[in-house]
Amino acid sequence: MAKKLGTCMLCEACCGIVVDVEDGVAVSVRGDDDDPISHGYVCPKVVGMQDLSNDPDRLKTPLVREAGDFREASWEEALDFAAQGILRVKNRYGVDAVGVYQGNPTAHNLGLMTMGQLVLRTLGTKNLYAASSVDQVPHMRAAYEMFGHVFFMPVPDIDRTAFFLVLGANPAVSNGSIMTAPDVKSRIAKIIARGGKVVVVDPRRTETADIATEHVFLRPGTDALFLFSLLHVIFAEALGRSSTLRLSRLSVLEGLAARFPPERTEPHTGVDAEKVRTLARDFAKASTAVCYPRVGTCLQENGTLTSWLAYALAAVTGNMDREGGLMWTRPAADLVRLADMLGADGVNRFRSRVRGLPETGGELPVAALSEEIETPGDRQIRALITSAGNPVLSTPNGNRLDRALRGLEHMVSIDGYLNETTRHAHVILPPCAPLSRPHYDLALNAFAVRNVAKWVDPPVPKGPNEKDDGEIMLALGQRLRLSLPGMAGIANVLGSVGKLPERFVDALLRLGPYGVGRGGMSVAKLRENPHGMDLGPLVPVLPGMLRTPHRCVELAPPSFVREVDLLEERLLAKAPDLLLIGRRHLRSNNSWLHNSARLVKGKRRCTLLIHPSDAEARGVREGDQVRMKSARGEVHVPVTISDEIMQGVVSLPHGFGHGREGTRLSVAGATENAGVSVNDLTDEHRVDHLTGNAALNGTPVEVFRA
Ligand SMILES: Nc1nc2c(c(=O)[nH]1)N[C@H]1C(S)=C(S)[C@@H](COP(=O)(O)OP(=O)(O)OC[C@H]3O[C@@H](n4cnc5c(=O)[nH]c(N)nc54)[C@H](O)[C@@H]3O)O[C@H]1N2
Ligand SMILES: Nc1nc2c(c(=O)[nH]1)N[C@H]1C(S)=C(S)[C@@H](COP(=O)(O)OP(=O)(O)OC[C@H]3O[C@@H](n4cnc5c(=O)[nH]c(N)nc54)[C@H](O)[C@@H]3O)O[C@H]1N2
Ligand code: SF4
Ligand SMILES: [Mo]
Repeated sequence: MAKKLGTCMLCEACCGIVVDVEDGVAVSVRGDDDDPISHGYVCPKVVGMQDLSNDPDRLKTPLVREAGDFREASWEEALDFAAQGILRVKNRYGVDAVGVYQGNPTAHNLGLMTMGQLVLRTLGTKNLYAASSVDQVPHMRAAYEMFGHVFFMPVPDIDRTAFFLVLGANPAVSNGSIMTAPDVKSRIAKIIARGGKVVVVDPRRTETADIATEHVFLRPGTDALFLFSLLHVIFAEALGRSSTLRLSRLSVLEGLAARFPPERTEPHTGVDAEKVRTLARDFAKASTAVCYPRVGTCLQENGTLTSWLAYALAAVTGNMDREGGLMWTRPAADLVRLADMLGADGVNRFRSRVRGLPETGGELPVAALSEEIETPGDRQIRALITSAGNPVLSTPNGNRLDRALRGLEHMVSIDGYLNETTRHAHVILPPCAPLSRPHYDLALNAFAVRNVAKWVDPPVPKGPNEKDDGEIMLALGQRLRLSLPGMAGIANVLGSVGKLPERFVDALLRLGPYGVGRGGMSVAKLRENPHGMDLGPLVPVLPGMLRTPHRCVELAPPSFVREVDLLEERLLAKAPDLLLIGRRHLRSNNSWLHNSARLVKGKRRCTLLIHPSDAEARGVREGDQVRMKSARGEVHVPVTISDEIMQGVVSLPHGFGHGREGTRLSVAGATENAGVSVNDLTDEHRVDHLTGNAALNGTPVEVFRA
């Protein structure tokens, strides 16, 4: 039996793992005690790494659709067929008729981060979509306006803070996001053990709230009001702290905050005004403090305003770019530089055709995808490439997209499963399992709570007929005749085609901040340190890294300031009775780990969480089926009654709804595991006003006894 070192690629924590391999098969996976950031920690989900490798449902051969059915095909045939269809549409209607959707696992996949971006971005279509716009685009927009680059997003320095304010995140379950921090529960416990405070502000008393010092209920979508009120108190009581950073337009921010005393926002947020005052004082007076906003604050109509104000809070209280506050990494391979090479920085350079939603980082909001496929006209999407994504389950009004996909002339999916989305493809190109590919975390090392770097050679060999994502993308790119000087040039400079991702990383490492001195950072150097290298705690990087004019932190970007008037208007509108939000489970991962029997066993998870008084008002008892209806759709689902959810709010996890016809998911699709899709209720027209990021939380719903 061989022991191989690797990294778990299932979530952003990037835990180091040891894989026992026997005859080319992974027989067990456990934590690597010598990993410089995870120190042996792994969560229960890690078995998924092994189960994905060994899942009989995982596709090992390309599939081609013929007369409604899928049949196996050779790589040659499938790749030719995939490319011909794309070229046909491109030649007939122009390149914008080819749409692209890239899902979340892209970020964890070296081949997709390098070859994938190169091929899909060089294709040249404006119809580029990604899971980013059902996720962190508001953070990207705020980073762009305040710090000058969409990928220059800050990270909370959780290991040194004395006050951790968690807003719309549940890291005890998600293991952290835009905050690579394995074993986040211990890190939180340590804040409290050293005398600090952890406050969770969330419409649900979450698993993180359970280990925090305090939990505060807040009505979904009102975070910006809450933050404005915190700032109001800090300005009014002169609790701010200066720093050496140059802050631009601080007085404009102060003027805006003046409009939102806690007493004014209380009826909307549900947070007691006195509580806001206490929190503001405690935050400002703490030796160090940081507010950590995440998915709950992004998937709402005020997403960008919320990211902005959370970052501004750090600046005003002297906690920006300072130990224990809001900091930035100094990644060995610079993501900002990579994004620049791909032309991925920028916002608002073009808009979606039908609704005029803005791009961020070169990508349009996926909330517009269905209408771009359905609406006739110039630039209508007729062919679609999906890669590592399941938008039928993960994007708003999934049923509409499900129908729209049927109308495509050609669809290519790069995915290991025949699932709710890929069943519409004309050809599926399946990559090898995660344990069978080389790995360097280009994306997530840039958002880690410590500077680390690690190269992984595949712990398990891929099958003789298997390809990794990078190889698939390159083969596709060549057939698409993307004979771009860029790609050929890069291939020439970097060497042999098969090793391209590795050469790419090597070049970035050599160009990066640790590239010279200390023996010089390179892939070879990382191979000498197979558990990974610790490059130290986060260090101040401003103002040097700022890309804003005059290297100031912009505290009141004009487009945000204008939006504040609309925020006030929205305030005056009557709030609906019941708002639907999501929730995550420790043993699940978006839509795609439900085919592991080990991970889905146990209590049913796809239930509607409802407050006792809301249940009683509807005559609903524990375990009853209810009918839940929104402007977009309807589902039937059993309820769990608990006061862990705020009154007037209900919660249903996303990523379920596996009961659709024509998939090959024997475990996930089984009646007891299938569940319903919350995104059959979410509304593609509810978006963050500044970016078009989907407002998947806070959907108005009605619930009836079934
Ligand atoms: N209502 C609601 N909806 C949500 C959310 C929510 O909180 N509430 N969360 C949103 C968030 S944060 C996200 S990121 C999105 C996720 O949205 P998506 O990325 O669209 O969905 P996933 O369920 O992550 O699907 C991942 C797909 O990639 C495939 N896959 C896995 N690994 C690989 C790989 O290495 N290579 C390739 N080629 N394919 C791979 C899987 O088989 C699966 O089909 O969902 C969003 N949707
Ligand atoms: N086990 C597991 N881990 C995961 C995933 C998974 O599906 N399962 N998904 C991965 C992905 S793609 C991501 S992006 C990360 C996400 O990581 P997190 O951001 O930690 O995601 P959630 O657990 O969805 O936490 C969001 C919280 O926001 C709350 N919330 C909802 N609406 C609002 C609101 O309007 N305001 C406030 N303040 N709170 C609100 C919800 O109740 C929830 O507790 O997790 C990653 N890790
Ligand atoms: S927390 Fe769990 S799923 Fe995430 S990387 Fe670590 S072991 Fe994998
Ligand atoms: Mo995500």
